[in-house]
Amino acid sequence: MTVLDRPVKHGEASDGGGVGGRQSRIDGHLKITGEATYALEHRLENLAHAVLVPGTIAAGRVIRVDTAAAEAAPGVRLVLTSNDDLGLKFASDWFGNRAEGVYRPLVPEIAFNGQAVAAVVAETLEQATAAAALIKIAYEETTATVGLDDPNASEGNLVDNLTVAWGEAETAFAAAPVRIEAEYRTPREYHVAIEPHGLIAAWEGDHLTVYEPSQWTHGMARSYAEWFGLPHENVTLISPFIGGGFGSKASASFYGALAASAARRLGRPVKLAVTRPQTFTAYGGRAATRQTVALGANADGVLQAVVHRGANETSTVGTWVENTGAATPLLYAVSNFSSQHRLVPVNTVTPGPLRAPGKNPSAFGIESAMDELAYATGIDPVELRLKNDAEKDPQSGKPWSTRHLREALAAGAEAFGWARRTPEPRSMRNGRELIGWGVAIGTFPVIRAYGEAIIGIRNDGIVEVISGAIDMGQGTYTILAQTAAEALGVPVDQVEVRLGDSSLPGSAVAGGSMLAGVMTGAVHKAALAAREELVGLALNDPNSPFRDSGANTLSVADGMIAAPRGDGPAVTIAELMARTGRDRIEVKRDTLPEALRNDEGRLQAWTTMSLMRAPTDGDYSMHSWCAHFVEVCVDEDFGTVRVSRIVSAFDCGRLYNPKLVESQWKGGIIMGIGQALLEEGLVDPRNARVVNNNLGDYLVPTNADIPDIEVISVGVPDLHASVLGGKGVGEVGIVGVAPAIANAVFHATGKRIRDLPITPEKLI
Ligand code: MCN
Ligand code: MOS
Repeated sequence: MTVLDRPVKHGEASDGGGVGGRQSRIDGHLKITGEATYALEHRLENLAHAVLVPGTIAAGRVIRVDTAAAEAAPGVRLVLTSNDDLGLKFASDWFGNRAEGVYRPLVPEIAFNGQAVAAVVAETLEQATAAAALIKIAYEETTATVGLDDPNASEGNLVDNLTVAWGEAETAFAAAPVRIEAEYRTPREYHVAIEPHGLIAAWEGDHLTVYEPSQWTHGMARSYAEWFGLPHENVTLISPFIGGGFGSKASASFYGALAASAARRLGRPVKLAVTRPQTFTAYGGRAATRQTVALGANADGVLQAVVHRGANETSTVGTWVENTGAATPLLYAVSNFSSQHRLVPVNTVTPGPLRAPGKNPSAFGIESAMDELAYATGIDPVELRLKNDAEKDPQSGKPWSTRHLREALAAGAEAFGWARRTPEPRSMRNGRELIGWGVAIGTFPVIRAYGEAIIGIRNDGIVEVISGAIDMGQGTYTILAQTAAEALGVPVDQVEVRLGDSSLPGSAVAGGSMLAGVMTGAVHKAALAAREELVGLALNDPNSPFRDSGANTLSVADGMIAAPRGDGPAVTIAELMARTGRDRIEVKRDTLPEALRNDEGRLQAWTTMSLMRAPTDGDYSMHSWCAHFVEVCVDEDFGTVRVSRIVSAFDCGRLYNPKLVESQWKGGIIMGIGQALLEEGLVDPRNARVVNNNLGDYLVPTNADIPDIEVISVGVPDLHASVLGGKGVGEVGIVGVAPAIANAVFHATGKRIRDLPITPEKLI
């Protein structure tokens, strides 16, 4: 007996499986049944275990390391310190720029608390961990700069190419009838992916195999090859399943160099598992930011001037730009604009990309300020945004490829019931809870790059999609199966996808929300070519049933090959392959322009970001857009904020798989709720240590913190943005959530919180 207690939504289970279908994740079953093998679960013979030894001061140098006790401890095979020259060379940065000289993953100069000062390799993880505790280190300490607020911190170095200006912003601001000016701040935030980092490194002669979770197998393989002076093809980086990355798994790191060096020295595979606390210092999270936004407007709320001054912390030894001005010039039409950004070196690990770098803190500034302007002018916040809508890109002057932001505001407002909002702060309540409604918009650029894929058609009729691209949970396996199924004319369950191996065809990084557009383009092209070859075989092979049909083309649909009008034979792909005695059809295609279709061009395209195309490269300015509508309930006595409702509307162009897109958007929104209310790396002012470096103390939202989230698509296919018309999805969801919540909190309480997270003590 089956009882349907709710209707099966149209297309939910299976609706042909082509592009645009709501196919469930084809890797889902493997993951939930534990059959997906994650990097550190690979079982290798004779494996040794490495652990990192973090330093305990924030600034200074190591003057002595005593490793004698550790070396004598049971099971220990190798101890590495800054005294060891591992014979490594520098690897290129993301853009392929490479410095000359010797690379030392461990150095005596200490730039931040938690910086690794040694590594121990032993027979077991327990032996390595125990021995690591025996290492004695003497330091010479110097004064650390703890963070942006440290009196020692500089005002920061201006980033010249982020200075944006048109009109006379300062003068127009001074003359504007309505002026808003305030400082907004965001703290250090961390990726806290479920799967921590680490790797297994194994050598066979001068071939290195690395099992490591990776957002970019080809790019990370390049680093290993360059460290060890090997040809690119001598490194294979394997990463079929990844437990989340959010930007943290797009580069090889010093611990990878250590593990691979140790494996080479010992002549056996080495596993290095970064512990959860070490994930806060082995690579960087989102940099803390501060920004001043000054808005000048006339009494009707029409913007006259925007003056923006921002800064982020970076380390004393590396550069990370978290551009607080990334969204500011894009959202609104204004004829006088000025934005500058500075970098403030402090004693931290060099920060890195975390979901929607730049755009995310940038939206917190401008979208909080716009809400302040709405109150100052008495104009509804949705109305204010529509009034200042930019009909073309104010910075580049180029037309938008597509911008359905007005539609997003309208659809979101409608679904949320925005018209029922009473504008005064503290005017809506439910018993002891103050109710607040807030809105904010967001954006993320369309970044274009190149990809490559193999389509194989086997003699059993199964279609293979093969690429070195990755799936960290966002759905790459599934959308590439859908793309191949549609282009070839086979059911999606007849497609197998192989990803996550740098020896497979090239791909861009799964970062900057570009991979789906890049790889659907490559797979689509390869699948059409494979289909053509299949049809050619059917028309021309002497043993084909179509040989004498007189047809000059054939249809391939639902896995059957037939004459277009259905008046001739119809056979399955497997039957055709059997009759013609073919084992396999295989085609490889890339989306590179002809000039790059050579060894150097390929290496550059697959292993660097130097060929990525900016959103304004070409005739249009291309971006995804969103509008978030949030309801919060604030307990008046305790100052606790509960998000009780969110409706968000998006323009991300065509959706390859709406089910997966919805979960990408919701995932971003959930991270935005965490950012608004919970997440914050707490730095001990005495020693610059991040003290909440674990999942118990670094708070992220749990199910109880997350309300029903309604997401709406208002996009239309954007064929400037990608081959199939999609724009980026993965990052835009988080952009604008935190200001929408802060704006809702102001509406509920009358308190404007300008520094995240919005914790109870800031409200009472
Ligand atoms: N998609 C779609 N239609 C589109 C665009 C995308 O159906 N027009 C869907 C596809 O399922 C695709 C996914 O959205 O696989 C994400 O596509 P895209 O926006 O191109 O982003 P990438 O594939 O480049 O993924 C990276 C992006 C980034 S940069 C971060 S950070 C992030 C994110 O994806 N990290 C994630 N989403 C994540 N999701 C999970 N589960 N885990 C992470 O670590
Ligand atoms: Mo996403 S932060 O660009 O990996």
